[in-house]
Amino acid sequence: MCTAIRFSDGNGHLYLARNLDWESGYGEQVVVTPSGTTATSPFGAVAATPHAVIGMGIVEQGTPLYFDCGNDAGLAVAGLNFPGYAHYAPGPVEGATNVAAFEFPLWAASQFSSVDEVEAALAHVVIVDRPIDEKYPSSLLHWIIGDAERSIVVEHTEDGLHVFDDDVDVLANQPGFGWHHDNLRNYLNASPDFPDNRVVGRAHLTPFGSGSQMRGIPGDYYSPSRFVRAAYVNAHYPGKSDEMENVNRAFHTLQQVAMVEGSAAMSSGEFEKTIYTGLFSSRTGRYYWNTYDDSTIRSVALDDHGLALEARGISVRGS
Ligand code: GCH
Repeated sequence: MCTAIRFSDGNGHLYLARNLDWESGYGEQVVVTPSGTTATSPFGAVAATPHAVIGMGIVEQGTPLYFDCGNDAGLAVAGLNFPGYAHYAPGPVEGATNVAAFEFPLWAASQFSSVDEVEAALAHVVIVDRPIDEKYPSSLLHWIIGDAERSIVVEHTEDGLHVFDDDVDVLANQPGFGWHHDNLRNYLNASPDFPDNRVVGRAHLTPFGSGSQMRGIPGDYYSPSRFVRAAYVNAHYPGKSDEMENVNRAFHTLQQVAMVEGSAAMSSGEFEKTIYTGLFSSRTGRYYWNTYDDSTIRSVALDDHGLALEARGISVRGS
């Protein structure tokens, strides 16, 4: 499972973060794609990369396959599993902008500066089931795309491409965003307020402490539960102004929906766990991450590597 959140520092900067939950990793690394790189793009959607991009992914056929990434203009995107709902076009459609499923995050982050721009372009987009090679068939995903102002969710299902305004700035896995959003109406009672004392019969009852009005927010790892819990924590976190406070905000919030080994088995029988947590800050152009085995937060900035250098990966493990 995966969960993603977006928020801003109130000063024009984006923070977009995600947990990657799975049984094991794919050998992912932090990958920097300088502007002006050429990628393998089956239908030419990413013929050039006007924006520099940094994020977590693998490099296959000389092409970065991002799980999540951000760019030098302050736009970021993350892909989360969506099997049973995601359905891509079997081949390119004449007259459309055909984007292969594997290149969707790179397409969004390398081509556009804002959510408004991507949303306008999406009106002409078809997402095509064209894998980069036989080793990596197309993953069935949906995506959250954010900037300092707002976020959207993109779902390509049997009846085509849908864009949702994500006014709670959260995404989890199945079912679709519309369902998750409606489900929030089951939790209108939840609030951070300290409850009043109550007189019940002849008893004067006082709360055990804080947190009482959060009761009912689901604590399990199921996708609908993680969506609700992340939406609650993200919505109530007080706005913070400086970089480290916002980095802490992202990691603390995603810790609330992080999966710990042993509690939830996947259909394979393997336990699911939070392989990594990744965060893009547009304030510093920096990608922060930690892993299940090493909770130290590390970071790399777009600038650290000089945008003129060729695309290169920085090993997550042991770096
Ligand atoms: C290739 O077509 C695309 C690239 C892969 C390999 C297939 C490395 C890039 C990216 O799309 C990768 C993909 C492998 C895998 C990834 C995906 C991004 C996110 C996805 C995770 C497994 C999703 C985790 C998740 N689990 C919830 O949401 C790494 O498909 C769950 O319970 O299903």
